[in-house]
Amino acid sequence: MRKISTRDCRASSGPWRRQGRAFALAVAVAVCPQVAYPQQPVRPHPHEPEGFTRFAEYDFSRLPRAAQPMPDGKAGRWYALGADRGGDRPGQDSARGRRRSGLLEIRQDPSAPASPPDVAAILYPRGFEAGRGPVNFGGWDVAGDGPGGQKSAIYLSLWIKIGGPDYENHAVGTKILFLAGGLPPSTRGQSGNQLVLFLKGTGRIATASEFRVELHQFFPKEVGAPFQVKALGQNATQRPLVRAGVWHHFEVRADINDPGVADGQFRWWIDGVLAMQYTNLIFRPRRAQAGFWNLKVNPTWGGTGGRKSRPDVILIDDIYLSGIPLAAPPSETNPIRRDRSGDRVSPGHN
Ligand SMILES: [Ca+2]
Repeated sequence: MRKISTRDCRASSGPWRRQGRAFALAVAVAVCPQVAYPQQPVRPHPHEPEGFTRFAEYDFSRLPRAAQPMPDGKAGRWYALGADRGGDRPGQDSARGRRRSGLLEIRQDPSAPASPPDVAAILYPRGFEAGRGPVNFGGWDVAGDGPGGQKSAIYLSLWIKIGGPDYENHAVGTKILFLAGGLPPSTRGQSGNQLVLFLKGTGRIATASEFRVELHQFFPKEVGAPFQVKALGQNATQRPLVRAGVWHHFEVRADINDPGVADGQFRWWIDGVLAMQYTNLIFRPRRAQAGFWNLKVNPTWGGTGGRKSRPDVILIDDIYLSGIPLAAPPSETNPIRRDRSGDRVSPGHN
């Protein structure tokens, strides 16, 4: 083996490249002080609190099917939902080996940061009517949405990319995700009971390349008839943090409130930048005892009124959920019961 020279340090191509980039980089870093070190591996969940236990993860290596636990070391139960509000449950349920069902497609995107190459492509055709979601599926702990599977605090991580250089958003926005909690699953809640993560609209149907986000709390008729909506905007920065055409990392942390007390918390980071932080929320009205109990992907366009004038696609990848069982105090200073398998959490009670 020949000696490594300074010339080799300056060159990042040539014989070293022919021997493989990884080897060349390793050699260069070892012997060349002027060569920049490679980036440290990115922490996959930088804002995940200590003590949170993973209970669901979906890498989109296949279409969701009804009540089929994820294979290959992933976690949780992911399932197709009915077509009444988008989705194609029969198609997804029988999708063995197929990569597309209705308006949901498993597509390859090697640039997906977390679990390439398979990602979910959510397709909005031209003429798509407001108030519907092209796809509809959900996921949660295999322990279910009852007290044993509910959480007092959750952390959510996912990757999202708007395909193309821009996106036609509805006037009120696009409901990317729904998180349920606070009220029990038996509540006939409006829009998923009750947190909705929005790609915020601008008051009219418009095509744009940058977007702010917004959180909506839906309080169903059991709380305030017929229902109430509380819109919570970005309060940590006013910058639009979602840009079309590039992958973004959404991270969310939510902490349930004491029933009837405005001490619930919600934080949303995008690419590590805090977009919003609220520490005075009510998820549980007085006498309500539920924790968080479901995630739903039903990316509804709007809002009501209007149709899409053009096709669009939103890519989603690697949804990850961790949390604290409802029975455990939502304090990082208290011991947390861990399950090293990561697939189940200790049953809680309320
Ligand atoms: Ca993936």
